[in-house]
Amino acid sequence: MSTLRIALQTKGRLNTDSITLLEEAGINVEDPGRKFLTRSSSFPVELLYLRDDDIPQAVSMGAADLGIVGYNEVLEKEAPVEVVRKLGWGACRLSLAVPASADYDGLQWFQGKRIATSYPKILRKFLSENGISASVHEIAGSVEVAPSVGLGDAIFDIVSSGGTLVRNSLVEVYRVVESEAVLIANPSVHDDPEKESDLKRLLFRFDSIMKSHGKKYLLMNIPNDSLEEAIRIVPAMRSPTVLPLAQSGWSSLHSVVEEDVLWDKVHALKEIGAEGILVLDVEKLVL
Ligand code: PRT
Ligand code: ZN
Repeated sequence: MSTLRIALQTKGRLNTDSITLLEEAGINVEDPGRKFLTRSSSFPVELLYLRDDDIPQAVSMGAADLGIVGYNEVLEKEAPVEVVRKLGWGACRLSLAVPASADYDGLQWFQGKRIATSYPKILRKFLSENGISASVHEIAGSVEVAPSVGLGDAIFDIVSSGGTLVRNSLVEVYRVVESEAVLIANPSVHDDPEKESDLKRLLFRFDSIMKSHGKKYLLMNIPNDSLEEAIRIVPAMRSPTVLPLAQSGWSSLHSVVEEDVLWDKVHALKEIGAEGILVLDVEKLVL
């Protein structure tokens, strides 16, 4: 019997969200402790814990069928894997940054400069596509301090909030690649009927979880006279649920709304007489 194997980061920025996603999808993740390969008791998968740098290769070589990793690593490793889903978290970008004191005047500034990075392949490709000849200095970590210690004129690194750049007197001048956590697969997973069927079940669960993000469940009491107007305000996916209340002339109305318009909807509903409005999180959304 063939079992899907998923590679995830042992520790680091993607570890917690990867485990949360798996657990929300009904995959028990036992504390890996010192083991680097565990088996879930609730779904036929094995979990392989690796450094994020090793995940693209582990998947392309078939040591794991699937992997959860930053898209930046997939690009840098040039791994022949399939990006099955963007997961919507772990967002960051790979950017060029220069010292705040530099007289930066556009990409041509980089001609002849030395750029420090942990992402040499992506950088070289970008430079060559833009006709810039610069020397690329590969360093493993603390890239942001490179210019201040003379290890480069500029950097190419991951930026998220931008705080690290500010603290090191650097300015982001060009965003090269946008990244987020992705689910990758070895394409051969589709050739094994058992693995393919388990993958489909997994993706169904992941998609339900992702669709629920940014959604809120709303329930309220509403005078029957205002029902039609309320349904216009919160139309739900097919149509809202309306249940009669014990008190005549009133109904209970249930619907799902996008979080970014939640407060506008709540105010509009209050204005037409809604009472006892309850807002709940949506955990999964199966359409
Ligand atoms: O040990 P292992 O090799 O597994 O982990 P790692 O140290 O190589 O990676 P880790 O855990 O730091 O990051 C894993 C992945 O998270 C990355 O490959 C990205 O896909 C994603 N990610 C998202 C980030 C960031 N945001 C991020 N802000 N990875 C790194 N950073 C660092 C960045 O290098 C810089 O030093 O945070 C700093 C910038 O952050 P801001 O917010 O100050 O701009
Ligand atoms: Zn790493």
